[in-house]
Amino acid sequence: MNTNISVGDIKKLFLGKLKHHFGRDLKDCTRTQAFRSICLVLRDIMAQRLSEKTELKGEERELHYLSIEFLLGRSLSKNAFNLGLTEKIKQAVSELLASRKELGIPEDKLSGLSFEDFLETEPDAGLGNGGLGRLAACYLDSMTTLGLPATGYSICYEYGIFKQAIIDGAQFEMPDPWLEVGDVWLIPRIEETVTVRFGGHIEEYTDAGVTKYRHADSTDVLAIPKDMLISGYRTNHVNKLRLWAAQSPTEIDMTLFAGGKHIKAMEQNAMAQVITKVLYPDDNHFEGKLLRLRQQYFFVSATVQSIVREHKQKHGDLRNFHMRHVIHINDTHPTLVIPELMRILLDEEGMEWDEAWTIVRRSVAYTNHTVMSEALECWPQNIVEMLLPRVWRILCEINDRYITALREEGLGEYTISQMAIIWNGEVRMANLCAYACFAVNGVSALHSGILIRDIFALQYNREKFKFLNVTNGVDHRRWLAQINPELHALISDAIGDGYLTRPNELRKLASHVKDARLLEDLAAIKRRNKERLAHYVYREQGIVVDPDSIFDTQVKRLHEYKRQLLNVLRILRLYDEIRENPNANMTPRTFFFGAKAAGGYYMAKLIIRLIHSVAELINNDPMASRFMKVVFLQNYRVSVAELLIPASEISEQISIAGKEASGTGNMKFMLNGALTVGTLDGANVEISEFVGNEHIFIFGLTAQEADRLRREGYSSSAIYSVHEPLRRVLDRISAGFGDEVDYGDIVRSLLISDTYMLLADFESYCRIQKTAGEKYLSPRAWNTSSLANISAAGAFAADRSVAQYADHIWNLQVGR
Ligand code: 26Q
Repeated sequence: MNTNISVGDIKKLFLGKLKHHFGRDLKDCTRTQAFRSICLVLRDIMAQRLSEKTELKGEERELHYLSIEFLLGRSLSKNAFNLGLTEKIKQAVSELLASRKELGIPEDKLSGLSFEDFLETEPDAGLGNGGLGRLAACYLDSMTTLGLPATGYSICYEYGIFKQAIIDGAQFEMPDPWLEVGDVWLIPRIEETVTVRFGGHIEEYTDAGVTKYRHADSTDVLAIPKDMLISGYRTNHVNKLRLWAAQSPTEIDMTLFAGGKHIKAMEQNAMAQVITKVLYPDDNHFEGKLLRLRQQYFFVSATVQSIVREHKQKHGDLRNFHMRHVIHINDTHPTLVIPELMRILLDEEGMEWDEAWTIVRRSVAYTNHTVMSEALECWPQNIVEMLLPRVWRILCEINDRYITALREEGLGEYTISQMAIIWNGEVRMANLCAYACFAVNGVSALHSGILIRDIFALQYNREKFKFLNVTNGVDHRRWLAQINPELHALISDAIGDGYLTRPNELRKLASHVKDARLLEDLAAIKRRNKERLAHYVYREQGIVVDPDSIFDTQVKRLHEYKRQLLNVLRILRLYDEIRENPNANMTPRTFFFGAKAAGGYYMAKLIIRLIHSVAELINNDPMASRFMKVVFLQNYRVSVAELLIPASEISEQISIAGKEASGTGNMKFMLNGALTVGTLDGANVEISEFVGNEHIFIFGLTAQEADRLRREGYSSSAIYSVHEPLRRVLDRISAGFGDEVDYGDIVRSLLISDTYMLLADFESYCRIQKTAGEKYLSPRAWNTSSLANISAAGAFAADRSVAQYADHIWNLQVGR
């Protein structure tokens, strides 16, 4: 790729951008201007290729991937890597820097303009909370690399996931105005603006004997597409991510004022502004907020309108819609695409119900990402009815026809009540998806099994064929080659770089397990990555960490089911043990935590506070701090993960079995040679099968055992009363840490209900951690397992997942 672009070309293009966009040259540009200019050079290359693609193709089935989150992180290094230009850009930047020196620019003005500085200038595009949003970003990369004709659709949030500040150990949420610099990747397509209608009421009328509907008195919002171009690795194929921004139509539609309707005009203005203002920071938790429903319908309606508009331009009428398009809905958040597409086919295209319904059903596929009941979307019917009057009627009709069909099939009333889409004044999005979509999949083998045995069991009984599993995968080019370049070089030396496009080739590393030299190199690379992280932690938080200690990491959203608290409990037990026996032979450990808590999630915030109290206690205890240190990394995000994961040796994946649908962090750590301490939950099950039991530390109840224990009666307080070390730990938390924070609620929740069964798994967790520590004493054994993990990680590449979606669900040909 791009062999035809030289370092000289890049320099010329760069200087051109600087001049034409900012009226500056090398002498007087700022770092941000220079950063933007490099990005624009790459953007132009991609735009050129996108336009060539449209001219060449146009006859195939297209994929539309709808997700309310895309957690992209940074794009400059990604695009440079994918376009094969990293080295040339580095070279160009360093030559330009040298020529600045020659221009006689003083030293102090020269700083901050290296390639590394540019990379650091870019803010993370934090348009997501965690796993679900990051998965969508990894999949976009793979779809493009595999040459699929795909478009992502989401919301152009003005503010992404909040920035986390920690003050006196407590989390504070600060705004993240990422667009100030991050907008450099966005191309506004004003000419493709569409209108989305809310509220008002529906008027029925007859036209030549046919009943028709008119949406009267609506509040209208303009949806403006901002396209981000998506590059793939070693391919000319380019896709786009379309982010919708809301704008009020009132500034341009003065007729409302003229007609005396200025209050309506004002309302419209206020409502429009707010729709795409901010990402909801809830992860795995549903709250029926009106603004959230507005966001969902806004991006879904705009997306369907834009797909339909383009389809009509290309193909004329909509009867072959399902032949040309697959609409994939990432969890239930874009479910309204189903009634919205119905609305357009019925009301705007004049189709009959049955024909429209057949087209919709053949077009839409759904991935479920959670079995947590509090995350299932059930919208109060009154807010749906008020905000989306026409969509509401269509939902009612879908539900009525569905229930009639279920009765005809002879199902009982109770069963029907469970399967209904609208019930008890609520609209159940997951039931609508399970009924309407032609494919439904879970995200790990365990999770997909739970779906068909549990939450979708009844639907599964009717249409077994449409339930599938596609185990998650991660963009292994980003999460290995880009973030861990030394490891990439080591692997390439051993087995070549074919693994970049054929991730299964990582398996070839297995034949090197006895290569002592390679194992030592592997350890040396880990060591340097640990030093790099240590520098970062010192620079950012003023904390000194010892690169000779074991780096033991738990990073993910803060949620009770993920059990960061279990990690805290074992740390406190270890603290007691060290104080009792200060001469024990153990390798020191550094415990890293990184986690954001949803602003309104009381327990999650209290656990963050507790981690800080425990860190304070341990890090300031002269006896204990020789062996352990607790570090809470502030504002954990994609770019921090990129530093932390290559430096970690132990990956904590300790959710209560049956609750983590898959996990994807587990895969990223494994790719970088960390050993997993984990439960048999989500994809950990498959990871342990692939890597082999001797290379992973599995502990705790299985999903089945946890279910049975819950059914038969689980008593955490019984464990508390017989387990002396555990009792000491919990009593210490109850007593507090002398910092005036009361952790009574945490201990009470553990003793009264312990919903996520921390106490049940505590002993087994402590024991496996001991085993892990002992293994670390033998570098040879540890490094062998580390290599075994990297070698098995190819199975968890997003390329594999996306190829399975293409084959089994989307019916698209992979183009490479
Ligand atoms: C819903 C309604 C209102 C507001 C917010 C939400 C909401 C937002 C985000 C609900 C759920 C999410 C995110 C869920 C999520 O990240 N799930 C994770 O998906 C990963 C990718 O499949 C899995 O690996 C994780 O196991 C799963 O927890």
